[in-house]
Parts: sequence; C-alpha cells; structure tokens
Amino acid sequence: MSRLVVVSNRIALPTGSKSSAGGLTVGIVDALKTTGGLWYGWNGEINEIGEEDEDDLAMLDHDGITYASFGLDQNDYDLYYLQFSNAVLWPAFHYRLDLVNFQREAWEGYCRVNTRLAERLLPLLQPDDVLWIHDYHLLPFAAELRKRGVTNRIGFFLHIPFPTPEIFNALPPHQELLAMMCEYDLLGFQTDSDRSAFLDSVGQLTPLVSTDNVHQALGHTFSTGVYPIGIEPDSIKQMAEGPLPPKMVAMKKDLGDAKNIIACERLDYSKGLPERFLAYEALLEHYPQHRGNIRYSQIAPTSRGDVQAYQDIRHQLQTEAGRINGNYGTLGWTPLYYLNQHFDRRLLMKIFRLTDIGLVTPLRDGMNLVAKEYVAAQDPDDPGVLILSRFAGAANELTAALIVNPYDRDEVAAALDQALTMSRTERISRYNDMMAVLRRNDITRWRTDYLQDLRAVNASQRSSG
Ligand code: GDG
Repeated sequence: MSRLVVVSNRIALPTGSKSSAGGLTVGIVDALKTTGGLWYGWNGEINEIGEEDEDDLAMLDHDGITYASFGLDQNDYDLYYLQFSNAVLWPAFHYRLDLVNFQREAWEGYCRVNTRLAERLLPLLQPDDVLWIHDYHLLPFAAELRKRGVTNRIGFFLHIPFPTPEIFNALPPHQELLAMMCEYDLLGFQTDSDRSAFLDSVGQLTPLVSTDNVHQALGHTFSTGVYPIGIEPDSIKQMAEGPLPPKMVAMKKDLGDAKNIIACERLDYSKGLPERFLAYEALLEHYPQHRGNIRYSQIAPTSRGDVQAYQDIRHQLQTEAGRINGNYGTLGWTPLYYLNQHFDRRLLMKIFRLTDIGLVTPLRDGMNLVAKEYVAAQDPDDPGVLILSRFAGAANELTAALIVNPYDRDEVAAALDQALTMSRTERISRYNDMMAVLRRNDITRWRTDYLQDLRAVNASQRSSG
C-alpha cells in the first residue's frame, strides 16, 4: 500500500509514553504505522528572526514514522495562527461572527504560510504518496500543492463544524476558501449537517452537480463523507481503573457523600462555560434540596491565551465563580471549584470515573471527545450520567445522554436535577447504549473508513479535475 503523509498544524512528536498522548494522536500514529508514513507539522515553537533557515525541517525517524517539523516566526504565528486561524476561522465556524476580527493582512499571512508549507513539503513527497491534511489552518494546502504540479490523492478532514452559508458568506474571502476546498479529492466532516452546510455554500456560489457523494464544481471533482471521530474506549477504561494516586484518595475522602459534577475542556468560548455556570446557579436557586450536597468542579486549562477573546472569557469565569461561591457557599461548603489548570491525562480519566455527572454543554462543537471519554471512563456497574449539548457533534451518536440546549439554563438545571436523582438501573441502561456506540464508532474506524474512501477516490474523478 502506498505511503501515508499526514499534515496538521500541530505535530505530536514521539514522547515514548503512549498513555500521555491524546486519542487523536494515537489514531494518526496508528494510521501512519500501518503503511509507513510521514507526519509534517508545526512543532509549536516560535523562532527568533534569523534563528532558523527558512527551509530547515527537523527530521526524526521513530517506530517506522518520519516526523518532519518546523517552527514559525513571530509574524507568521501572529497572522496565520493567532489572527486568521483563531480570530477569524475558529469563531466564524463556531457561529460567533461577533468575535471575528478580519484583517486583510492576516488573510494574506495565512495564504503565505500555507504556500510556504506546501513548498517545503514538496521535496519530501513520493509519486504515489496519499496525503491527509487536517483542519481549518490548512484549507488552502491542496490548492498550493496542485499549483506546483502535485497529482497525488489529497484528502482533508475538518475537525470543527462547518457553518451554514448565512454565516460562512460573511467571511470576506469565502469564495476563495470554497474554491480552495474544492481542490481536495475527499472532504471529510464530523456530521452530516457540516457536510450539507459546506455543499450549500458551494451551491450558492457556483453550479454544483452531485451524484451520491461525488460532486463537480468550479472545474473540480471531489467527494465528501461523514466520519465522526471516536476514542479508544478500552484504553480510556484502563486509565480510569486501577489504584488511585494518594492525592485522589484524599480527595475521595473529602467528598464524603456529596455528588460530584465534573466538566473539563480547553478554556474556549465555544464550550459554553459562562452559560454553564449560570445553569449551575439556577440549579442552586430552584432546587435548594441539593445545596450542601453537591460539588461542581470545572477544569479549564488556558488555551490560545494570546488571543483577546480568550483572555476576556478567562476573566469573566473568575468573576462568575467568585460570585456564585460568594452567594451560595457556606463556611463548610464550596459549591463550585474552578481550576484553570492542565491535568495529567491518566488522572483526568480517574477523576471522570469518580464523578456522578459529566456536564458537557458546548454552544457549538465539531464532535467533543470529552463527552465520549467521560462515558468510557465510567464504572459499568455504577456509571455516572452524561449531560450533553445538542450542539455538539457527539449528540448525534450519544443519544442516550441527557441532551440539553446549553442556552437554556433552566433546562440544564432540570437535567442536573434529573441526573442527581436518576436510578442506578437507568444509569446503567443509558451507559450500555452509549458504550455500544463508542465501541462501534471508535478511533480505528474513523481513520480506516476515511483512508479507505480516500484511497478509493477513483481515477476518473481525479483526472477530470
Ligand atoms: C477539536 C474540536 C473535536 C482537555 N483538558 C485537558 C485535556 N483535555 C483533552 C480532552 C480531549 C481533548 O483535550 C479535547 O478534545 P475535544 O474534542 O473535547 O475538543 P477540542 O480541543 O476543541 O477539539 C472538537 C476534536 O477537535 C477532534 O476532532 O472533537 O469538536 O473542537 O481529549 O480529554 N487533556 C489533559 N489535561 C487537561 O486538562 N491531559
């Protein structure tokens, strides 16, 4: 089988410890190992000007995979990463046009970095390599390679939602972005609504002819598909089980009979944290029987802290957590623990298992792996309850969760009350339904289905482009 080349904004360099790697990294590494492969991406570092030769790539061979990584200079980091990727595409694709800060200079920087990354990859490519490009940072990547004569199969997977045309068309370069996306052979989405939203946008821009999942537009032929990303349920179960580290033994004792609500995500406005804090406050206000008997722990490590909107939400949460604890706490009881910290992955899975409710209420999310991890970490004989936003891609699969509208604080409060009082029989039944889905649609299925379809993109589709 021909070699696989994966391109993603961030590369996960091998650390030697499989357990600390996230599920997505494991999925990509497994895919690369199957055929031998190359992983090309940013190492997360910012170079001083003149520190690195433009064409330098750090090469590393490990376990049958070649890692080719690079640093970005400050200007590229600002324009390509902070501004266009994370202050234009990320908010717009998560339906937050109010947070979009579009500047033409950032768009030009985004295109320029994509051009340069494509040029630097060229000498490493072999004629029959299959390329798999990941996420919104790299929408123009295939188009840049095609301009340089690359005829290999090139696929793309979008990890985040694709917005409806009303939102997408507000991006000044929306036509250019769509035209670039049409140069991929296969575009993979998390859900059918994302795929439809993309095709609706293309159809509004230009005549679109579709036969099943093969489409023709702007002189290109491309396929689309839906590949909901999964987890490794058994590996999560293993991490969650087993002896507790000493500090968790103390924590468990400290909890006593209190029921524990856990939430964990990167500190990001798409995850609905302020709305969730208010829903918890509504629970304390309208269901006073729970006061003193519950504890909500919110883990939210800082993410993209150089972007203004992320600094703003961090301050907002600090204020809200203080206000709620000030209003409802007592000398012996703190209702809300807000931890703006990163936790070790194994520890996190154990915390998930120890808690009674997983509260996952993003305002918009491509998939949401935390929801899936929370379920997989549970004790099958005494599982916790998942409360899940209907606006997470995962809600299409985890229909046995308590599905809520994250904008409706009273509905979320009612779901919290329902979860706090749910019988063990019902919890087990919901858990079994969700585990069956997680096992069927695991991370291996995600990558094998996608790559099988990419490798099968037929020759006539490709030559007509
Ligand atoms: C994007 C899309 C899509 C979180 N806090 C800590 C920690 N995490 C881990 C979780 C999980 C991962 O980070 C987050 O994945 P999500 O899927 O929940 O969300 P995004 O980061 O926004 O991911 C999303 C995903 O891509 C994959 O396609 O599902 O929709 O937005 O694995 O456990 N891990 C550790 N400490 C933390 O404090 N170790």
